[in-house]
Amino acid sequence: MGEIRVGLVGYAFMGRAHSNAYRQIPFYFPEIESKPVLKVLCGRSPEPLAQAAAAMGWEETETDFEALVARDDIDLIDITTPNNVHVAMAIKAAQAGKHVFCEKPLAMSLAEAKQAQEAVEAAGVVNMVCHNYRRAPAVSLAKQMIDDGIIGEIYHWRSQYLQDWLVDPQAPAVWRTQKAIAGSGALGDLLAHSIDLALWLVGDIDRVCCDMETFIKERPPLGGIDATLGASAGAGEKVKVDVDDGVVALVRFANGALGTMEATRFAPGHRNYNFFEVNGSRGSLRFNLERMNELEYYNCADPDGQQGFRVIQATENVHPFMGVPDDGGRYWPPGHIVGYEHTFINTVADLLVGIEKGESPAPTFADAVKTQAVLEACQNAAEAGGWVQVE
Ligand code: SOE
Repeated sequence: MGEIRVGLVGYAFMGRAHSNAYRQIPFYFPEIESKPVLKVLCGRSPEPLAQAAAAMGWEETETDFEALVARDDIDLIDITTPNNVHVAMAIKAAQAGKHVFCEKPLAMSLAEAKQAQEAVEAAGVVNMVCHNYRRAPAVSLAKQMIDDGIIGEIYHWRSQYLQDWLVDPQAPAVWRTQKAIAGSGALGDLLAHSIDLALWLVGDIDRVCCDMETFIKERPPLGGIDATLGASAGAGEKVKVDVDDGVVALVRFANGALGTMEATRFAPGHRNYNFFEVNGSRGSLRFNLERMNELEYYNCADPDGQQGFRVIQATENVHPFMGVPDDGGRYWPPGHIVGYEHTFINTVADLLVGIEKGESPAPTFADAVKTQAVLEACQNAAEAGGWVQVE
C-alpha cells in the first residue's frame, strides 16, 4: 500500500475543502491503494498557518513555496491560492517532478494556461483542475445519460450560476474583486464552472457573444487575509473594483447546439445557484446545485398525458460515486443525501487513482486550457461587442 504525500498551498475556503477531502478518502474510498498523507500545509502567515495545520491535521507547515517543491518527501502539490499565482506555482511544481492539482480557473489568461499545460506535459506529471461540480453524483449521472444517447441530439445548453454575496455596496473589497489577483470577477470565478460543464456535457464551443458589467465600482477595504487590498486606501477611502460583477453570454457549440450562459454575484436570494439545463431530441436534463442530489429528466417518449419532468434522486448504489461492492453504499444507503464537500472527496478520489495509474483525470490542464480559451473569448467579445471565435 503506497502513500501520496501532499503539499497543499492555501488554507482558506478551498484549502479547507481539499484538506477535508484528503482526510475522508480512507473512510469512503478504502479501495484506493495509495493513501493520501497530509504532509505539509503551505501559507504566508506562520501563526494562522500553524493554527490551520493543527486543526486540519497537517504534519508540518512551510511558508516558503520553493522549499516545499524542493522536498523529496512530497509527491503532489495542490494549489488553492488566489488565481494570480496558480500557474507560477504549477510550473515550479511540475519542474520539480510533482503531480499538480490546481483550483479553478487554472490561469489569469489563455497564454498563461498554455504555459502551465506545456510544463506539466513536458514533466510528464499527473495534472488536474478542480472543477468539483462534475463529480456531484447527479451531474456525473447527466454525463452518463447524455453519452448513452438518452436525450438524443443536443439542441440547447442553458446555465445560470447565481450568487448574491456582493449585492451590498458595503460588502468589502476582497481578492475576488481585484483584477490583478483574480483576473476577472464572475467570469473566471463562476462562469468558468459553467463553461467546464458545457464543454464536458455538450462539446467544444466555436464562438461566443458576451456582455458584462461592474455594478458597484468601489468598495470599503477589508482586513484579514485580504488586508493587502486597499492597503493604500486611507481611513474611509474605498478600493476600486476592476472586475465584472455579472456576465451574460450567447454560445454556439461546434456541434451546432445553441447556448446561453450567465453568472453573477448580484442575484439576491441565490446563494450558490449553479444551474444547467440541456435540451435534446429525445428529452431534457436539468440540475440545480441547491438541490444537489437531484437530476430532473424529461422523456419525450413518456405516454401522452403522463409526460413531465421526473426527479431522479441520485443516491442509489447504481449512481456515480454512490455504490461500492457491498450494498451499504459508498457513503450511505439510498436516500441519505450527500453534500458540497462530497464533490471534492469524489474529485480527490479520482485524482489519487489517476496518480496510481499515471493518468491525468479530467479535467486536465489541457481541458482547462479550453475553458480558459472560452473565458478569453468572452472577455474579448465583451470589450469588442459582437461574436468572437474561440481559439
Ligand atoms: C465564490 O464565488 C466561490 O467560492 C467560487 O470561487 C467557487 O469556485 C464556487 O464553487 C463557490 O463560490
